[in-house]
Amino acid sequence: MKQDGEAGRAGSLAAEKRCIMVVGPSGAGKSTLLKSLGLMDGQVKKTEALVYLDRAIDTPGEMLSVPRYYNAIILNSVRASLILFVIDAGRRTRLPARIALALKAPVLGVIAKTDAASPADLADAEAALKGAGVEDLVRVSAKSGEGLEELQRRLFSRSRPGTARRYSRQPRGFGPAHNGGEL
Ligand SMILES: Nc1nc2c(ncn2[C@@H]2O[C@H](COP(=O)(O)OP(=O)(O)OP(=O)(O)O)[C@@H](O)[C@H]2O)c(=O)[nH]1
Ligand SMILES: [Mg+2]
Repeated sequence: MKQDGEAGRAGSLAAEKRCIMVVGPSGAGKSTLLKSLGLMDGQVKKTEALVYLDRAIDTPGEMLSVPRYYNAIILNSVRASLILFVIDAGRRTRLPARIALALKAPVLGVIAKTDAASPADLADAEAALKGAGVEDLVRVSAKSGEGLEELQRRLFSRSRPGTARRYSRQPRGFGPAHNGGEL
């Protein structure tokens, strides 16, 4: 499959180092996405601190809302081969301007929860990510499964067979969560 631009390059890097870092506001769906991609096990709970997984780094959304934590995000981004910058399509999001440009790995924007978003929401989410300096975007829903196959392909298409677990066709990663958890 042809892979274009920065995220295409990122895909092959991810295949080599297989370390994907998720960044984004609290409740955006970062941990759920990692679980849907087969990168995290167990029940999704609010992420309270940086979590180092075998092939991923999960971050708490608060790190993006408190400027003194920006450095921690930037420093940890060195360990990643690809950063997924995740925002909730259904929620108005303000992001620090051009913050993605400070990160030390290629960034792919993920507009999450598309199952709960209108076309206007999607346009707002796209504008928010672009303002944060994220150019390459994908739309996904961990609930309906929309976009997950495409994302999986972009992340792992050059990995050796079997190195990345396939995401389940049954949406997973749901359950009681910090915000009530009902989908
Ligand atoms: N409708 C819908 N809800 C989702 C989707 N993905 C996640 N959620 C819900 O969104 C809530 C927050 O998800 P998390 O994965 O914990 O969000 P997070 O970005 O990791 O949040 P922090 O750990 O606080 O930074 C949970 O209740 C999830 O079930 C989705 O694709 N669609
Ligand atoms: Mg989380």
